[in-house]
This record gives sequence, structure tokens and C-alpha cells, in this order.
Amino acid sequence: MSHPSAPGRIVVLTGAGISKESGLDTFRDQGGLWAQMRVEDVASIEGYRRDPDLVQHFYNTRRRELGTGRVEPNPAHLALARLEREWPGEVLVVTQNVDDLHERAGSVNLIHMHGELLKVRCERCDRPLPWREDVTRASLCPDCGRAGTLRPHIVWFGEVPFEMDRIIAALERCALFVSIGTSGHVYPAAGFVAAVRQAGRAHAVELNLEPSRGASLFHEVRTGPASETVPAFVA
Ligand code: BV8
Repeated sequence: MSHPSAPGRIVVLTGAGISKESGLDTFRDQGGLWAQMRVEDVASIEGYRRDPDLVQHFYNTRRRELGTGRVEPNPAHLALARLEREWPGEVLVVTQNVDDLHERAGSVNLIHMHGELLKVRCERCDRPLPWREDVTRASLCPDCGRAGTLRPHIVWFGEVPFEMDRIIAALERCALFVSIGTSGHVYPAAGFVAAVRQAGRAHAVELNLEPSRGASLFHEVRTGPASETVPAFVA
């Protein structure tokens, strides 16, 4: 990627599409995660209150999948980590994904706006805890010792995404906004490109398998698999 005179800040938004070639399901593609179940039943606080075992099972299954060793960062994750190392200005990755593939690829300046699969949160202590095993009603909080209080450290529908102030500030001052592997269905992430265009300073690029719902708001849309489009873009 050519370096402009003053190396501006880059904000990269990623969605489930960047992890697809690492073997993780997307949400809304053919056969994606939500094709197998209703979103409201597993990704909402009401769903969790209604059937905590179902929701814990949904996240236990996905957490276990991450731990199998079969799921590895792909060239798209690695290219973003290289960009962060080599770009003279700030690079911030804001991911909607709850997997740990950006970290494992080497990204450091990273926000998980929808939470992390490999963390749980005690509803009494309210502190995120690293967690790799299955969570059940019998799981004890290591801090307060209570059972039945550990929930996935995930942002469900109707809950507020994490670090929104930091994200909005970064969007308003960046020189380049790149959206990768997201369908543009879920807000507030789907509204980020509009915020960038509103600020009137950044070049906005979409790298997606197919044009997303918000494609018309980008200056540039490059279609194709992330493992090809992202390294080519970062080069
Ligand atoms: C909030 C949990 C208030 C983690 C998720 C009516 C209108 C507008 C908005 C709303 C509305 N009613 C309610 C809302 C708000 C709601 C919302 O947006 N609903 C939508 C469905 C209408 N949003 C919320 O409730 C959010 N909270 O609004 O709080 C607020 C807001 C701001 C400030 C203060 C308060 C909370 C949303 C978070 C919900 N949690 N998941 C988990 O279980 O994983 S959402 C879920 O969708 C995932 O997090 C996922 O990341 C996210 C977005 O999906 P994508 O990542 O885009 O995945 P998808 O499958 O859709 O698309 C994949 C894309 O990749 C496709 O385009 C495909 O073509 C592409 N692709 C596939 N393969 C490849 C590829 N691209 C490249 N290469 C490939 N190989």
C-alpha cells in the first residue's frame, strides 16, 4: 500500500467473513450459524434468561471449535497484523468477531466490540475472565465462588457493544477505513461507514466476498475471498 506523505490513521472493521477461510461459520451466509437456529434464542439476553443451557451450549460448542487446533489465522489476519507492524501511522482493528484469530495472527491494537468467546463474565463480579472450558450451571466463579453466575463475555442483541466511544473517535479521525467480511446487517457496526463519510476525511474501502448492504457508501468495493483481497490490498 502506498504511503501518503503524512501516514494517516487506519481503521479496519472485520466481520465473520474474514474467519470463514479459517474454517469458522459466518452468520448469514448459506448454512451459516443463524441458519441453524433463531438469533433471538441464542444471541439475546431474553434468550439467555429463557434457556441458559441452550445458550451456554451454543457458545460452548463454538469455544470448543476454537480450541481444536484445526482453526488457524489465515493470510487475511496475517496481512492485517503485518500492516500494523509496518504502517508508520496507527492501525486499529475493530472486530465484530469473537474468535481469537486476530490476536493469534499478531494484531495488538484490537477491539472486540461484540466480546470474546474465550472469556466469560460473572454476573455478580462483572469482570471478564479468560475461559476455555465448557460453562455450565455448576461452573464456579473463581472470584466470588458462586455457581450459575458465569455468562459468555459476548454482546447480545439489545446490549451495548464495547468501547464505542473509542471506536467513534477513531472513525472520525482516520484517513482510511477498510471493512472486511461483513454483511452490513448489524448495527452499530453497519453504520460505521456512514460515520466515516460524515466526517468527510477518510477513503472508505470494502473487501468482501460480495457487495454488502452498505457497499454503495464505500469509495471502493473489491470482491473476492479475504485471504486474497486483504494481502493484495495491504501489499
Ligand atoms: C445495540 C454476538 C444499542 C456474538 C452479535 C432495527 C434497525 C436497525 C438496528 C436495530 C433494529 N432493531 C435492533 C437493532 C439493533 C441491533 C441490530 O443491528 N439488529 C439488526 C439485526 C437489525 N443491534 C444491537 O442490538 C447491538 N446493540 O444496538 O445497542 C447501542 C448502539 C450503539 C451505542 C449504544 C447503544 C448489538 C449487536 C451485537 C449482536 N451480537 N453476535 C456472537 O455470537 O458471535 S451479532 C453477529 O452479527 C456477530 O457478532 C457478527 O459479527 C455480526 C455481524 O455479522 P457479520 O460479521 O457481518 O457476518 P455475516 O454472516 O452477516 O456476513 C458475513 C459476510 O462475509 C458476508 O457479507 C459474506 O459475503 C462475507 N464473506 C463470506 N466469506 C467470505 C466473506 N468475505 C470475504 N472472504 C470470505 N471468504
